[in-house]
Amino acid sequence: MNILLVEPRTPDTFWSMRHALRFVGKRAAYPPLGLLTVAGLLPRAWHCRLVDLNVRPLGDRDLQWADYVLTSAMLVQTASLAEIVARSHRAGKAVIAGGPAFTGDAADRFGVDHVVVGEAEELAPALIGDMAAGALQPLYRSPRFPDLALTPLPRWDLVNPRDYASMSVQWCRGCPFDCEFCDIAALNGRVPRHKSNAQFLAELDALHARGWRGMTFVVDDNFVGNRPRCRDLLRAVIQWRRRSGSRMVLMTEASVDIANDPEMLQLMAEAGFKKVFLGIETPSIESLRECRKHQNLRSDLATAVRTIQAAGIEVIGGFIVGFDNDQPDIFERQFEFIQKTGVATAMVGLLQAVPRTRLYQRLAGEGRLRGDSTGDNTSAGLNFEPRLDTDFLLRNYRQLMQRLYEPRTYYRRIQTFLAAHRPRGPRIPYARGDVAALVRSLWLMGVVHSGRRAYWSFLTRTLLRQPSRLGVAVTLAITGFHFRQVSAAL
Ligand code: B12
Ligand code: SF4
Repeated sequence: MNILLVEPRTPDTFWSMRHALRFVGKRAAYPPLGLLTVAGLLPRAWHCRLVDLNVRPLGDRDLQWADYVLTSAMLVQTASLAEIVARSHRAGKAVIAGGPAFTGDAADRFGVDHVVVGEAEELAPALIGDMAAGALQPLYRSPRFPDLALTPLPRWDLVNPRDYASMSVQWCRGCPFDCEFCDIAALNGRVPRHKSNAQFLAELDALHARGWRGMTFVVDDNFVGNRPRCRDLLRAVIQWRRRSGSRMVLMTEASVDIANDPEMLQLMAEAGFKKVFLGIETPSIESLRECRKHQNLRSDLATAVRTIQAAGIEVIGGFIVGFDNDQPDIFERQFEFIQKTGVATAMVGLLQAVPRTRLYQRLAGEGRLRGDSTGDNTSAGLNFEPRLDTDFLLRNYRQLMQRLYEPRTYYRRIQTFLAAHRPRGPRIPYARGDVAALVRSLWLMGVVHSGRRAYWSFLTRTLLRQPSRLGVAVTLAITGFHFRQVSAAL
């Protein structure tokens, strides 16, 4: 059986990193871990081929070769998904698709022949049996949140790691919190489920064996959802680093309350975690209460960010505007918070009502839903009636993003971060492409694009004050260039 796995194209979103990739000579930011995991569940005797549309185009020959086309999508990828479905159908091939875009509603099939809702691990045997028999059902739904002991090693042999800026691994799914706007409780449940330490280390081993030495994203919904197990894993990773001599560095997503856990921060730094994405959301207490982000109310958010930075871990922040309790001054408050805490990478999004969230249900109940979510919280569009005037909200959102990534403001923020950050744990190794990235940045940011002067003075200041941090500074400048382009296009 020939199985063609196709990862849809990602539009120019905040996280696509499209404009930063050309500096580092990579084709895409992250590999399609969902599809690689699904491929790992298929019988080894079946032949798999993966086409990531962010890396290379889909050829007619790929489609001719396939018996089935398997694809996966987030809401933000549905335009590309529709193209994949149309081309597969023209080639006479049936499409099986899963991923967070699918809720199981009849209206949300995007033309797909066989939809899989939920995680693939438990339903894989039935699906594989029906594929082999040519008797596929229109809908498969995972009966429960599966035990991750069933999760196979992702099929890393199907991608070339060199095409990607970062690799991805997963240790746990689910999050104990229940923020009103978030669909993780519906997608992955509120009780975190974990792979065993041995499974996780086998994933790191597999990447190490493929020659991967760079950044690896642990894509967990909340890495620290179960603290005792997390500490245990971190100790195992520290041992693994010593044993393998790996120079891989890690990043993940976690809740802000890790700042209250110095032991956890120390273990993370020692295990090689260099960055953590935190859902900070807003400095407004009333808005945090509204979205039930209680974990963010337990300590002062600015102090929490500085504590994590001082522990050697860069904070990447997720922020939201558009809550019912947001007052007209929210844009200024967000700007000040982000600037003063040195959260260089600040993903500010507009509140979106995503299906299967309590926010979606509440707004539907209040008659305030206006349409489908685009799945991209950083696009300047709303799918509900906000309390603030819509035009005011959209205009100020755009201005906030553009202000945050205006070169002078952004470089100042990096400098604030560098001053607060105390490097710990393994050092980020310089890669072969780093010199090329620096040279490209000098050309593109120092000569071609606007903000040239600011870039040169930023580099000079860093060289004079913190020469050992030049690598981090240039990397952040490059990612900021991407965010600047995305913000300008809003
Ligand atoms: C890692 C990650 C990313 C990464 C990498 C994405 C990639 N190419 O893999 C990055 C940082 C790029 C990213 C970006 C974005 N992301 Co994202 N991301 C995630 C995260 C944290 C983990 C995804 C993952 O790798 N999971 C591990 C794999 C193993 O699980 P999986 O993909 O779900 O696959 C399983 C099942 O779904 C199923 N399955 C999936 N596909 C298929 C296909 C078939 C045929 C079958 C049978 C089964 C099946 O089986 C798999 C095994 O159980 C999820 C949260 C989550 N828990 O899903 C959010 C999530 C997917 N992202 C989300 C969003 C909104 C975004 C952004 C739009 C944010 C933004 N504004 O920029 C961007 C846009 C996309 C982009 N590429 O730029 C939302 C999607 C919401 C939705 N309903 O569509 C999620 C769910 C987070 C959230 N709750 O908001 N993301
Ligand atoms: S802490 Fe993060 S993952 Fe957990 S429910 Fe809240 S937004 Fe979702």
